[in-house]
Amino acid sequence: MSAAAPALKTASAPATVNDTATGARLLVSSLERMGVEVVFGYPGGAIMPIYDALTGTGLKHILVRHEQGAAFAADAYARASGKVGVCMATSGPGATNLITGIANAMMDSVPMVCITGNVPQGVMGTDAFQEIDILGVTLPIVKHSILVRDASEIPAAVEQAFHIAASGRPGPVLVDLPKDVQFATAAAPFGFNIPNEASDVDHDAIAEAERFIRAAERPLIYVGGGVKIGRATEAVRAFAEATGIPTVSTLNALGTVATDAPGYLGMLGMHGTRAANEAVQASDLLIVLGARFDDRATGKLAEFAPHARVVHFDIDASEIGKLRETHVAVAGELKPGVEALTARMAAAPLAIDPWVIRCASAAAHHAARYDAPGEGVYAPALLKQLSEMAGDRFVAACDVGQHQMWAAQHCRFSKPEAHITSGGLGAMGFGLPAGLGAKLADPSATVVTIAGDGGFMMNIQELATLKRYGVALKIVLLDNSSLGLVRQWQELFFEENYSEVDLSDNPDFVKVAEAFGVEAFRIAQRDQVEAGIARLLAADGPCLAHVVINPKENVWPLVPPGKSNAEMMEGA
Ligand SMILES: Cc1ncc(C[n+]2csc(CCOP(=O)(O)OP(=O)(O)O)c2C)c(N)n1
Repeated sequence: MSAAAPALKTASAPATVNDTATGARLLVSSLERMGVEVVFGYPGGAIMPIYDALTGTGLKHILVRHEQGAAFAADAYARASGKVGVCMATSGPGATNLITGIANAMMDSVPMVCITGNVPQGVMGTDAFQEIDILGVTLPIVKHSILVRDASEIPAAVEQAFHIAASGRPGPVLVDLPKDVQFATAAAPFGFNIPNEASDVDHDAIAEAERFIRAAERPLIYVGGGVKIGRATEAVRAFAEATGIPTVSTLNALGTVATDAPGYLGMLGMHGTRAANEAVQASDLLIVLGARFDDRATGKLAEFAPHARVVHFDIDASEIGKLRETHVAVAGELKPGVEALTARMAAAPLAIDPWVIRCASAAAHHAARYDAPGEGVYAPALLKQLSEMAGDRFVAACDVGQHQMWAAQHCRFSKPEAHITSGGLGAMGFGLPAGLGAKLADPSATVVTIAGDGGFMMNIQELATLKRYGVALKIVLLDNSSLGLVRQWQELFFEENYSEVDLSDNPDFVKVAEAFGVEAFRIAQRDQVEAGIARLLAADGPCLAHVVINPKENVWPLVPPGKSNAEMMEGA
């Protein structure tokens, strides 16, 4: 998230009593009061009073074409802007269509407020038309949920929802509003009393961390998505620079340390770089910053970083020691903690030259190559070139699959907000609505959705949303006529039994995009790549480049599932 403060206007706001208004009107006023500018949603019977109240307000409502698109777009809007994303849907099927998006935000700790209409309280529990106990259904995948039972509670519920979504470890909050509550009138006070949660830096733990770092011969910084969420990017960059300690990144933290920064070894884990994984396995001290030891990053946990002691910084104390024994725990806000540690480390330089040289030479030795044979498009090279041509304003909103891993491996990201991906959940269909949300959050950025043919089809209807609002999102559709990542696993681990992954009967994507009113063209040969990227980037409105790639291309390196990160496989 950006360095800007979150869009919370609650903490010190004085309580005022509104004129009497309907619950629906109170909801809309509360959103306006929270500084919300964009809401992604889809109407229906149980939320009609709120849609009625939207008319003529300052809220820009984006009518998506599927509620899953609303949740993904709100999630990416939050990731790109640092604000709280907002989506809304009606009861029953509208609400259940939000679920994957809610889970996605939960897994990646994204601040989001989801507003659902519900059936009137008088018929709740009777299997009324379009009734779902959405609170119950979403209980394991929200940070918090609120069922509002009285219109007078609405302002406080909204303020509380925004505060909870954005504070501490962020996450999605559900606000469920029965229809009678939306219709009822009330005079409601604004000004929920937000507790002051400023956490002190644990200086004893920081001093202990310094002792461990000074005692280490092979220290390594392991950066996670919590760094950008905690707005600690600059602090972490300064720490890495001041100490010279090499750095590895999770998928969700790409861009935290600039791709070409000295000591940066790339992504660790299943599709990480060899240099990063080798450094982790050889390290004697991991300095873990806002990361949670996800299995895609650690591989076989028992064999992950077997020689390393662990210093773990995290805002969420329950993450510390959860999966890996921790020697120094620094719970609390990342930014002041890392800054305090940097200040201490400045006193004397570390004597880790042999380790730094070893890491740098591994990185140089295992650098990615782009000289693949043949005339066909080589996706890693195209993605590298795309990010270079797009420059510092490049933001990638990725779908899930091989293309996602290629983008992670080969694109350059100037900041962590430049890489938006469904990391924890790995939800196909994320890329297109995420691109929509990110572009609306930052219209001057060059936002590019990078998708595979499978995932693109999962939310293809949002092309209509791009067209309607003239959102100049660029789309790179890497079409390998198959569910590539699954096909790759079948090739490697299921004896080439290619079960149900063939998509060779895909529609003509150029025609499909054009039918939605979106400019589109095809790139099928390597010598068309540069001009194609230039055309895509120059397009005024939404534009799709349909890129035909080799169905047999695999993502390398690869740590086989259940294996240690030391057992990376390389392609032929
Ligand atoms: C909603 C959902 N369903 C299934 C999967 C399992 N899955 C992961 S990657 C993948 C294949 C993706 O294919 P495609 O979108 O064409 O991208 P490619 O791997 O070919 O680049 C599948 C089916 C998933 N991650 N999400």
